Amino acid sequence: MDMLKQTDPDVYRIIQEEIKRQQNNIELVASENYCSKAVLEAQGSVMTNKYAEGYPDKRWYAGCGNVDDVEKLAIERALDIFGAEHANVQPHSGSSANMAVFFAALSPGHKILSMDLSHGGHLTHGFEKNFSGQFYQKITYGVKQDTGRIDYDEVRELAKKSSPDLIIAGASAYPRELDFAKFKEIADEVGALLLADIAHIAGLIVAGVHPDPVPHADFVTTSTHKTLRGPRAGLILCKSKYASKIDQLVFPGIQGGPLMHIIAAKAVAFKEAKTEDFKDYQRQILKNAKTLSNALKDKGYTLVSGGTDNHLFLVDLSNKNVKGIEAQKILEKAGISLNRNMIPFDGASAFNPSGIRIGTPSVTTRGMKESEMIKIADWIDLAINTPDDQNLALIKGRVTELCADFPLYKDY
Ligand code: DSN
Repeated sequence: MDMLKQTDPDVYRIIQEEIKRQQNNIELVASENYCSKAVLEAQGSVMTNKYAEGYPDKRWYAGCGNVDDVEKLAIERALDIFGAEHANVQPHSGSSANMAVFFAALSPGHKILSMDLSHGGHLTHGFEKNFSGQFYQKITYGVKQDTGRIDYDEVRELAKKSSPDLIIAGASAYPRELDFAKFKEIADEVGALLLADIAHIAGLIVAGVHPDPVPHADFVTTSTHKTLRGPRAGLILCKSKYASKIDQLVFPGIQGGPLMHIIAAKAVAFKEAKTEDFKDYQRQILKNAKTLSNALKDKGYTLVSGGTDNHLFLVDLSNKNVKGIEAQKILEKAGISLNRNMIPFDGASAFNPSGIRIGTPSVTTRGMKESEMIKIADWIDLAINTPDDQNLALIKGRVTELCADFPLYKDY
């Protein structure tokens, strides 16, 4: 970054600080990850300079031969790793991907049946302040209070009662497997379309360690930077019969020129996702999530649904005399980043909920394994039980030492 250092020392300094933060902190935000240097290089490439409205071989501007090649590669690789019939690699984000699907599948006023936000759903699945809640009627399903798991009988009942046009199977804070085949069965029974939003679990699905929605769902959307470990962006997969509708809705429907540097980086990430290393990585994410969650459980922490099948889990702090936001702040001081989170049937507000969400994709990318998870559980517990500055500084020191053994982006 020599040029940046010379031209804009302010931005250079802030980026250096962020590299340090990422290096010296334990990252447990479940939706974050560290992409490879190859992905970073593609993102930072001259592909950013090119306007390419349209699709490969059907662009509006001249000079699109190279960007055509890279977009074709990204599509080909996306189809290969997911086994899908059609892929659109242009969505700028998971939200844009969902917007394109809604606009392709629904008309304003149509009904969506999706997971309640406070039970683990997502803003773009019908939250009233999001476009999805303003254009469409939302009916929500949740988890059962005693099991913390989705009750598919309840989903079926709600679907029969409300006749939704679209059912969404997907979550951002659900620690258990999603039964996409069951969702499809219910959608078929009531004549609804099925969207699987796999933003959190896309990497697990590619590696075959989570049930696959692609054979079942009409549409599959995902962001590409979570367990999939690519650039910050989105992706849509769908059955061929929806291909041209989806493509038209992405461009010119909701987006203009595609981000060709990001599409190049998606192509790189999809190639990485094809490797055996990537599969091992996803398996280790699960082992780490199990080890960390069990270690906290052994220390008296309450886990929503009692544990996890995937890359994340939710801790209900109600019995620990601390709320989510306070726990988040305490742990940040100790060098551990995660986010406050509502837990199902939370009596507290979304701003200061009763829980925290913990995920293992980032620490697993660094190479941390079960023994490190045990240490992290000890430090979380120590920090929450004794949150004075001296203790938090002591933990932060240990965190920094551990992180030094798992370096990130060495040459930066
Ligand atoms: N912000 C993401 C998450 O943390 O789950 C969802 O979009």
